[in-house]
Amino acid sequence: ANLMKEPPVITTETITVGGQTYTKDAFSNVTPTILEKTTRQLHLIPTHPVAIIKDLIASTFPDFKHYDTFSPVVTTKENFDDLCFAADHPGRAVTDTYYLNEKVMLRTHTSAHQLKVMTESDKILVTADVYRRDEIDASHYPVFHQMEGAQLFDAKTAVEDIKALITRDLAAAGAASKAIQTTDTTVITPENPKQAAHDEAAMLAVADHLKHSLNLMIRRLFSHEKDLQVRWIDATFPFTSPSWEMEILYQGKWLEVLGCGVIQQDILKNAGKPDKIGWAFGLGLERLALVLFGIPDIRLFWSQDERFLKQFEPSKIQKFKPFSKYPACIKDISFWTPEKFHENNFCEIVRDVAGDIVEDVHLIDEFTHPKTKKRSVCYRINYRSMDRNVTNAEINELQEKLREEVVQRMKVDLR
Ligand code: FA5
Ligand code: MG
Repeated sequence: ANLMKEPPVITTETITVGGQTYTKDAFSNVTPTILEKTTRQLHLIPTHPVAIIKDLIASTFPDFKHYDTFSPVVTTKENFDDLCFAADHPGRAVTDTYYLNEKVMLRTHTSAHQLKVMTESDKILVTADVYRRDEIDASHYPVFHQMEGAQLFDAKTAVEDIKALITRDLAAAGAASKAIQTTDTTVITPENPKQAAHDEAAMLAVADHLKHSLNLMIRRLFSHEKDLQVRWIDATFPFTSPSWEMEILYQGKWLEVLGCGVIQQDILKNAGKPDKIGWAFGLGLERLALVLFGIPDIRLFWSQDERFLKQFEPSKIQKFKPFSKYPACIKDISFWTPEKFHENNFCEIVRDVAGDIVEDVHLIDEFTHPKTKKRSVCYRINYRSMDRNVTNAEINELQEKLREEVVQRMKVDLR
């Protein structure tokens, strides 16, 4: 039985999700709208673009063990501590993460399962839904899907082993190995350093194999696109060093599609594999699907509209045929911010009140009063439904509700 299919229940004292009940405390900030998403499991619906991408990518890592049914409820130890996050890392904040209580949360990334699966295998993939309190726009959504990949090598023979693997791959890939240009101008520096525990040649070989594997994956996935532009940039993660991100030029902007790096040796020690060295990556499945299927807005993945769902077939890439865009309705809201104002808290309230009818939220104006030093902000909310016309009366009602909730929940003064 798939326990994630059970409807979640929130009472004043407890939260029940996936057949388990958790006691609430001062950290609890998951909302019913978010918890409902845990039942959707888009990556397990074979005709859904998220699952199609998942299968296509997995097929480029054929002998990797693939886990895709882990519960989204994890401990803070799994999501943060095991991955070397500092005690005061901003990702732990209640403004960024959905907590069931102080110790239990919705995973913010598939890396939460790294340690566990690396004890079981040297070549792993993990696909799952992940949850973040984030901004709202066409490429950000509070629930999305990631695929984690990791490969471990014997530290002593990594250099020769990897050389043989890359030679074999390039021969097998043939023309696919050259179709798309990938630009990499990154260099190892003290800002993005080699770990003290690592032999330099072994680390460089692992880094080479990592980028080679991901470049090849992208070339296979986009084999039909000649003009795709891909680049590597430096990045920072607590659980890898050195670290990088891959970006794809999409609609004139660089879109970040994945983060990766050489795994912190302490994690391999904790996984009982101190003599290995390895790489890991985490990629956003919706981000790749936006580019691959030409899906214009990340909210569409959650659409229950047949005009969306009926367009796709398992293991097939086909361009999304947009159905007519319904008109937008724009509303502004201005208020004096309280001392501890955080934009994500505001976005959360917007989402709670309006759900998927909100397309984006932008700060359009702010100023600080010269005498009182109070800060005033003005947010513009773009309301638009994916599958129907919204009426002005309906949006006015939502906006009124939003104004009330903002006052009540953030204790702000509206202007
Ligand atoms: C991570 O989550 C790391 N765990 C990735 C990683 C794994 C690094 C293993 C090193 C080793 P990041 O927060 O950058 O990194 O997210 C990874 C990807 O998820 C992004 O590149 C992007 O493609 C996608 N993503 C991030 N936030 C959102 C969002 N709000 N909506 C949709 N996709 C998102
Ligand atoms: Mg990132």
